[in-house]
Amino acid sequence: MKRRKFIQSASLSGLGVAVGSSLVSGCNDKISQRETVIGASQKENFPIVIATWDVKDAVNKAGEVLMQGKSSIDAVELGCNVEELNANNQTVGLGGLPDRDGNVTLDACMMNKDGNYGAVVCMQNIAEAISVARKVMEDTPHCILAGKGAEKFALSKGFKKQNLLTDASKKAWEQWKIKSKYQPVINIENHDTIGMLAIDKNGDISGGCTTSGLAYKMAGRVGDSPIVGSGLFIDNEVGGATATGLGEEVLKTVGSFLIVELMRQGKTPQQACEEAIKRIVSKPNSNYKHFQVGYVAMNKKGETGYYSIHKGFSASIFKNGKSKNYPSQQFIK
Ligand code: SD4
Repeated sequence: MKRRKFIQSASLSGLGVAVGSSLVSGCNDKISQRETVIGASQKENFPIVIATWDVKDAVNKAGEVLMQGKSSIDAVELGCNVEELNANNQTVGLGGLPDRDGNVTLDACMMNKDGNYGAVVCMQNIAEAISVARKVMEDTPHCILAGKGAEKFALSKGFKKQNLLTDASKKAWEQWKIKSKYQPVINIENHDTIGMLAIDKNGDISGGCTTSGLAYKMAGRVGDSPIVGSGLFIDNEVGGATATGLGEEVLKTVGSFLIVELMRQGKTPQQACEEAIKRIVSKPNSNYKHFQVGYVAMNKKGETGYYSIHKGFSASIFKNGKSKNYPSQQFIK
């Protein structure tokens, strides 16, 4: 568990993941392409990628795909795949830390420039959760597939079945089991849940979010990452936002949707991220000193923002052909 430099514990009281059916129903309907005017000077800055944490290889991959002239959805998928297949990253895909029963269960979603959304929740045995989420979006009439159904669908699409529990993650779980104290741990080290937003040469924005969720979570627990508006939201007229950290808190404030709506009202991505964090910490009896949440956002002009509750969060940005990791400002100074 050496990656977990900064571990926060959090109570799961009130762990209610309520997703109104109206929020997801019919969301794959094609929405009409609305004209968005992007000035030539802004377009010169494109493509741009922003992702949560220090995920250099992932944003470089996404940037490379965009530099080849491909779309933002391709870039986000291929970028996220890099970490999903990296067995040393214990928070995403292969090698992710398991739930309390020892099963690695993955959550992921994607949104494209047309406002379409696809997700898998609590899926086992398939590393490339983001790619399965994209297939749900593109090849089914649905938005979300869960558990066995998601796995069955992935297998039907030719994804490889594999054991995602690596020796290192199994060892960490066995260590945890000695005390099996149920305190979900929130890590804010570099290399965590990946939320990624990209804008391509046409100025079209897409996003994705992929995770193995909270380590040692209850079996069946689903976090914010695959839930539209919470872990990710894209509106190609305005911009996008994505989240990392204690999913329950992001879900309860519908954080990514909030950020996009604040940008629609004229806030910069930075101001919008700060406001979304403020909503969490200013709730009555907020336990925010004991958990981390971080957001990244990008608007239609390619302006970016990122902000978190605690120190230690960072954003990786690919721009002008180069990537760099930027430490985030945080609410607790
Ligand atoms: C979750 N938001 O499942 C994810 C986990 C995460 O930093 O981002 N951890 O709640």
